[in-house]
Amino acid sequence: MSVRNKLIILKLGGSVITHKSSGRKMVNRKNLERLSLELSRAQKKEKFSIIIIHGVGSFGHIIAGKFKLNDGFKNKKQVKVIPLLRGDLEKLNTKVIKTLMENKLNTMAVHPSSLWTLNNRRLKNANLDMIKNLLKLELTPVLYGDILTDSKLGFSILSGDQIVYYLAKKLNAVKVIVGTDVDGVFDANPKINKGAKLIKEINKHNVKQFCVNASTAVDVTGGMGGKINELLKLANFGIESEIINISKQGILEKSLRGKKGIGTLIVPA
Ligand code: IP8
Repeated sequence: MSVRNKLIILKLGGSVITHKSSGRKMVNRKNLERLSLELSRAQKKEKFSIIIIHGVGSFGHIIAGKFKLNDGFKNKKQVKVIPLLRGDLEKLNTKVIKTLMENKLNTMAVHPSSLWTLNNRRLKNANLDMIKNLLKLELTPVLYGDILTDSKLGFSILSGDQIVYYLAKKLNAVKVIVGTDVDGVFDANPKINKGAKLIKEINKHNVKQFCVNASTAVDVTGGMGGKINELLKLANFGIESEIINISKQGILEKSLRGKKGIGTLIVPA
């Protein structure tokens, strides 16, 4: 099986799979179980290979924000915190994998910090052999936003959104789905502004007119704005993506089964 055939890249947002805004390191079990079920149902009906990347929500953003871990090395206190943060991220990833496996999805954890390094916050020439091999074996790789060593900054944060961009581009994905807890991108923050309107399609020309930072919880990797940046870069390579609301029942399954226009499409200009 070629990995270029029907490869879907899926991001499960940290605000959906954890109780991100509570500030506590708690998995949103109900959402995770429902999403695993939707994934497994879609996979039974459609033939596709998939790479899952999950956000880290309250398991990562709070500590990363408090110690300014995305700014790179500033002091030794930060370095002491890194293994603690890593432990929390692995705990979350193990819980995600366990729930997916309980729903008969054959998955395998891929820990970005054990595999790759960054250069000034970006992945470059990252080795993808392991991921390609897993796909050939029909095992679903499950990655997550992580803290990596950085040749320029000492260390920095690799967001799940950058992983989405990198893998989709290098492996030529046919579909990119970014699951969040809002219906897509709005012209104002929908969590505080009732009149906010959903934008159906974004490209590099119309993006400037929108206010895109809808995250109300601590987010060190840029929230909705960060996502759109990565997805617009992907659109430059001709790869379309869609931001959808996976906190609503059935939306992920519909999207995996080919339905488009249920959120905000990020399209080539
Ligand atoms: O939740 C962030 O990944 P994201 C990773 O995908 C850390 O933005 C460690 C904060």
